[in-house]
Amino acid sequence: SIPLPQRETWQKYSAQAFSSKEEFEFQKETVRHVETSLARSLYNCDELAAYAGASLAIRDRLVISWNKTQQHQTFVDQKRLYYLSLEFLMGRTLDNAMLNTGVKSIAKDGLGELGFRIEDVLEQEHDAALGNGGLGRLAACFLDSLATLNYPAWGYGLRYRYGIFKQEIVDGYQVEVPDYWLSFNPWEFPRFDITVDIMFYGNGKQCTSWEGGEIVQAVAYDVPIPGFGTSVTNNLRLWSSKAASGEFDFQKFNSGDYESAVADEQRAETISAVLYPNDNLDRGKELRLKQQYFWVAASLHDIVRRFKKSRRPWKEFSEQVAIQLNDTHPALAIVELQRLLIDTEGLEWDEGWDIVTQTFGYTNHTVLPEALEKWSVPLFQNLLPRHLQIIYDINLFFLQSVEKRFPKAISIIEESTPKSIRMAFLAIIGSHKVNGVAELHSDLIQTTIFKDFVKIFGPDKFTNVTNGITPRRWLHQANPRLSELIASKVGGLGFLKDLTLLSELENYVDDKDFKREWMEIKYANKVRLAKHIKSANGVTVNPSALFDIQVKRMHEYKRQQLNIFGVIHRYLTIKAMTPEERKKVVPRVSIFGGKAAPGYWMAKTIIHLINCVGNIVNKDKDIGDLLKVIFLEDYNVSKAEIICPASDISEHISTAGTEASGTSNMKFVLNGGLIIGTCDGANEVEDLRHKHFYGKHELDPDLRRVFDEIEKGAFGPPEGFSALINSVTVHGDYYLVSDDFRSYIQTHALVDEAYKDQDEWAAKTIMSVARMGFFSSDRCIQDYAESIWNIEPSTFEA
Ligand code: OX2
Repeated sequence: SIPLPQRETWQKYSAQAFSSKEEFEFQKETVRHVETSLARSLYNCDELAAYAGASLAIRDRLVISWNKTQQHQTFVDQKRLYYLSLEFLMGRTLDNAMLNTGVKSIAKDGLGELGFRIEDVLEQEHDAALGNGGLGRLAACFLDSLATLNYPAWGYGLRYRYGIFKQEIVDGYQVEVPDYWLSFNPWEFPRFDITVDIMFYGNGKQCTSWEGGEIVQAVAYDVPIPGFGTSVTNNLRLWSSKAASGEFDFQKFNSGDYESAVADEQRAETISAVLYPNDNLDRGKELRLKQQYFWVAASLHDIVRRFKKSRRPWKEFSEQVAIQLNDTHPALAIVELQRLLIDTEGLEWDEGWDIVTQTFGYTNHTVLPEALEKWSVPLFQNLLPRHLQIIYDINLFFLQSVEKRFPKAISIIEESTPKSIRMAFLAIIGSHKVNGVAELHSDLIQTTIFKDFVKIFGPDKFTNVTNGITPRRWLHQANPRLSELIASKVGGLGFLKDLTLLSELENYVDDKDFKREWMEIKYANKVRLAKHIKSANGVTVNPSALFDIQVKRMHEYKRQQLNIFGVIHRYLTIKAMTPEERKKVVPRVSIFGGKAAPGYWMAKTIIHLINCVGNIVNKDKDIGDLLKVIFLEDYNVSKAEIICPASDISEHISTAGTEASGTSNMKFVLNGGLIIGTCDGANEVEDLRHKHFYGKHELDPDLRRVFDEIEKGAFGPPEGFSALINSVTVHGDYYLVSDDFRSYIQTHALVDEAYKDQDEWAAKTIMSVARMGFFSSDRCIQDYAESIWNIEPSTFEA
């Protein structure tokens, strides 16, 4: 830091906290950045340069509050939350940054006068897509709420060079294209001075030591996270891997061994190179374990270093630090902290373990067996020998403490060949609280996969924190007109910070003018999506038709196949109608979107079927506007911001008991859409599967007709779809598509009927929005803060 005598000079020139919004010279700053930071001029400033200039202008303001927030938090030294997530699905930043700092209208007018439409400028930004789906987007919503509620909190993640792949549809098939998103990213700050050396492999045979491994360097990149209507700006720290400094390149270069010098460097950089594109699926790959340890070790080193600066005794660690594990991906943090405490800091095992268990909380996001992480013991032994010893000790002490009451079923080590480490069990044993993400899901984990642990630790260790979404991005930013209309009735924009104020809308369900405006806005949002569909798919859709949307990762358990089978049924039904009967049909646009994991063959088959059906239906003159089938390419956060405001209904039809929570359901309802959802009764599922197994299930005749059409080749060569049909008819219908088909069709018939009464429909959607208050991620974060983290809001003010 600057020596005391010079500080006065320094402070004289130090950037002031936010000049008021009105004084923000947006245009001057933008033009200055275009000319000096980008070395462009008014003769060659295109939309991308305007985006860059505007971003840098806004960023300057953000950075000042960010620095001050961090200085304040260091000075006050209150308890902080650290949110460890391998995924942060942030989407775009500029629009959000302008809204959160309250300068959007200044920027809009300013850009207009400079010759740009703000919408076109915002379109230039590449999504930060460091996540797969709901789990990663939840982490992003949490960061927004943590900052908005002034909580002192940091996110820790990996700075993937490639985010989730871009999806292209070629001849109806998904093709993956790498997502290199870092060519211009004004929102990250490399901290080349903040590095941590991370060790792998080596020798951990002697107890209490670990030596002689391979070292990779972690470099910090920081991203400012502004809160809405507050000057608190938190930090998201992402780690990037690089070859450890020094010796290697010189020695190898000097001896002429260029290739292996470069190979070492590349091996190191590979660790943070790419996000694993699997949603709800664990593949147990060594590189993934390397990513996990690399990120967890760097983050813990950072957290411990910050704690040690305060010179407090170790027993105060968990009074200063709360760490939340976003699923089991960071569960190694439990082992790493214990290792640091006993091997490096010299604490006794029990002393260390108390600190560890008081520090961590674990959130479970799934009960799907294929998603529960396990690591092969031999693989783990090789990569992290000392950590394996510690896991064995944790397990031993745990099993001893429960006195043989629960044999093998609760051991962290599964007696498979080879043996494997159950990360969820490690996470439970090493945390003081375990939570599920919705009421039903939390009950389910306590009565099924974790029931023995509830008996051992007692029910208080297990709790529910229902997921939520940030109304800033998912209403105010995505649907500004609806946000303004709501504001006009509920006393201003305050509802964006207290979503329960939406309940005031219940008073307007019979208000004619309000309803008209409400429906007009929905229509305008459908027009916007129709335009996108026209330009992306080349298909004209009628914005007055009922928009039926299912967008989410492609997965058999999410049952996009049930949806497309239903669409085919609808198509066949319309085809069989007389012209008179067709006049009564409610026109519909069935919209799908979502990525399939590159290795998930069945999910890719479903995408192909949807596109093939669209090809036939959309060209069929008999059908016209009565049915259109659209697959939207490359579903991501910025597309969701256009899609969610445009639904009449959206589909959330996973097999009962499989979807932990879902969060897009909340986005659709908050934007005035109704939803079709599975009535969750996880108990019946096993009975139904049993019936399939013993051939006691008869296929619904309408579903049979759908399969017959596919098998006749009505949508293209049928061989391509036989596995999909066989999964239902031959292989036991694990996802119960045939069981739910009838009631699914009936529900859609109810939807059609309901849609005919537009006045009633408007009332239903208004009532639904009015009751969405609970589903704000602010409520969710407050729950975590009070019941798990025990943290208080910061007192920082600019
Ligand atoms: C998802 C769950 O599938 C989804 O139901 C939930 O809403 C979301 O997490 C946020 O809690 N990977 N993704 C999820 O779980 C896992 C594992």
